[in-house]
Amino acid sequence: MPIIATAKIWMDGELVDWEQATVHVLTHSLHYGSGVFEGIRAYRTDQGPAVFRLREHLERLVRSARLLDMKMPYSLDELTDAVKQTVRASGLDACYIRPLAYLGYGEMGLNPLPCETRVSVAVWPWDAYLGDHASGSGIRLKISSWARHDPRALPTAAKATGFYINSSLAKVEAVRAGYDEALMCTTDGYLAEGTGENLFIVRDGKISTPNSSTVGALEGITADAVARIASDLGFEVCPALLRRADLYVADEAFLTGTAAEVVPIASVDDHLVGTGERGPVTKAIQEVYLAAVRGEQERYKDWLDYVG
Ligand code: PPE
Repeated sequence: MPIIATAKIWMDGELVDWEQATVHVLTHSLHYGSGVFEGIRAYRTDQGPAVFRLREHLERLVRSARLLDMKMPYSLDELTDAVKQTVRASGLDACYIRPLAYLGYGEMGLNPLPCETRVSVAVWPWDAYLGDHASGSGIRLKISSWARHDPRALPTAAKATGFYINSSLAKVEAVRAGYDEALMCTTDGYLAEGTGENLFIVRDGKISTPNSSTVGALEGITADAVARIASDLGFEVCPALLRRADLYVADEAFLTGTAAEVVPIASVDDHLVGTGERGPVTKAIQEVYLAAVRGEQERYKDWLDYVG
């Protein structure tokens, strides 16, 4: 997906022109993957652009930094303001928002402690993450031969730049083999997550999802919203240890993520999931989610932060 440039990027306290938002080649995080980031969406609403669960995303950014022992030079309020300023400056009604905290130029070597943290916020328009038809027809998923990185090797609750090599390897393998997305399992073979999404399975009207901290998956903010929506719709949602075969015999399955939103899984390793079409539970949850993010659901209004 090519990036479409917007007017300004927020860098270390000020809005700079898109072309000026550059770093030195000896930037620490470029060498060691020592950055943390967020992916957030702002949606078009009747009252202008609204950011979905902005506070939770920025709290996770701060938590990710803590897990990597990075100093965060801005408060949550300052980060909130930075995001809103950048969205406003873009003039866009809806966009993807990418805050990034990274270790800058000045020190090299694996000890990050002497490094200064730099922070940026960029926004750009980003449409359907898994293809135009994904939300209706569903995606073809492949179980990756790459295991998900282990929580004993990395603090997997952090959304850290370097960790995404694991996701990229899995994505390349899946795309080269003709699939839309990959799902990674733990080294013990339990289903963990997609390269940029959490997983849900529906069977006999019950919804289950891998327990993030056990399997080393990201604690998804979309997954949290979906669990709340599902329970408000009367479904039971349980964290579970799931195996590959649980996907093969599921009635329905779907992925959730900020970029992907709620996407049905049509097949896994060429086995159809259920009928291979978007199932009724997935559809019901997807409809409420897509209405909630646009401010069309009174009960979830708290999830939106209007840019003004
Ligand atoms: N797991 C992973 C590995 C992940 O990267 C994401 C978000 C999720 C789960 C879902 O988390 P949440 O967005 O809080 O519901 N992936 C982001 C990055 C996408 C990218 O390609 O970059 C996203 O969706 O913004």
